[in-house]
Amino acid sequence: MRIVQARLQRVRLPLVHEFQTSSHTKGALEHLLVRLVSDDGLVAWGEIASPSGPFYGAETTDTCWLIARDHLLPRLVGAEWDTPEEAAGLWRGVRGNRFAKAGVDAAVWALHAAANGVSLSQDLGGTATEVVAGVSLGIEPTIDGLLEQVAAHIASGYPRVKLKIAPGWDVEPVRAVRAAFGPDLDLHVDANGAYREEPDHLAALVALDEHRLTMIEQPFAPDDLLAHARLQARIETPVCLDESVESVDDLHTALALGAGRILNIKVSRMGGLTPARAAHAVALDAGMPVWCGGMHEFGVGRAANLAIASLPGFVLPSDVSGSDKYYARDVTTEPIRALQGRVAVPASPGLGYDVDEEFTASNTVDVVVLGD
Ligand code: OSB
Ligand code: MG
Repeated sequence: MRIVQARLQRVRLPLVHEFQTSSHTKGALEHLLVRLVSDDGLVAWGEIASPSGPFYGAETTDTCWLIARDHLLPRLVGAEWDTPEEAAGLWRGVRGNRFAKAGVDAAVWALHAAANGVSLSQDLGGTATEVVAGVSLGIEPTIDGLLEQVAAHIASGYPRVKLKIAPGWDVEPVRAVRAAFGPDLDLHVDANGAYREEPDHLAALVALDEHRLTMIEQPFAPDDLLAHARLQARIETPVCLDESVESVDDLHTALALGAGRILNIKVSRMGGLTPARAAHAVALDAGMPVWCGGMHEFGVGRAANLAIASLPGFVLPSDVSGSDKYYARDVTTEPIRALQGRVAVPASPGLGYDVDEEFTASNTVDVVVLGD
């Protein structure tokens, strides 16, 4: 397989509902779409879903643009490769920059699946025909506003709710949601690393333990696996790792330290479907349940998330909600649909969703083409 052209396109879409995490608030997102054309005329898409600023990880939309344009795509265009793993070998020399790599890697996988006449899910070794979806809800200005959001998404059929928390917005919202929706709601919290090992913060995290949460996701800073291990030893609720695990090596370290009992596998954070699949294999072998996290991907990135979430170790609901949870209109010709909290895994060859090129072009703020 040889890629004769690569296009990098910066696309802006407004979110239907402003989203606040412990570090930032967003009303619109700009992601980069990668469009690859092979020597036999096949076209495939991937998405670089980096946040605009360096507050989740170190990358930004602008760093991804430069890394993809100047370091990843030039290594790919014109090179010969047979498998996506081999293609990923072309940019092995580029350190870090995993969000940038993830979008290129996903496009390569979609192309490989299309060329082989199989769905992306099948190509990855997926077995599920549908994926159970949860919703991730941001920090809201008021508890009443949060309860409205939870109620609306439960009414849409989503069986799991994740709440963003931060010091000062943790026990109170959890207690309010439990009081309103009962003890059986599959509920978990995500701190995006906002807590430290100081008495007030630890007291809040330990207080959450009595609320039967499915997990507490990424309470401490990404580098601080030891803090996660110490908390996990103190509480019953499983600690889930997100930002802390950027590579399979990080996962081995986390397992050795007992830094958590659940893994959030994000294609974007780990640098693509190739490393995400490798992490899934390690977790499955270690008996660690995983689920697929998201970065508010447009339809292209979410279709790749859906494909990886169809692998057998993804036993917990994933952040692959329907397009309408995020965008009034998505970049794909068909929106991704969640029915009763389940999203069907496409069986057609390749990514399984087509890109609406006209709509995408009308929302494009920058574009660059490599090759002919
Ligand atoms: O930690 O999972 C996270 C969004 C931005 C930054 C970090 C995170 C998130 C989400 C989005 O939770 C989940 C989704 O895509 O539905
Ligand atoms: Mg998270």
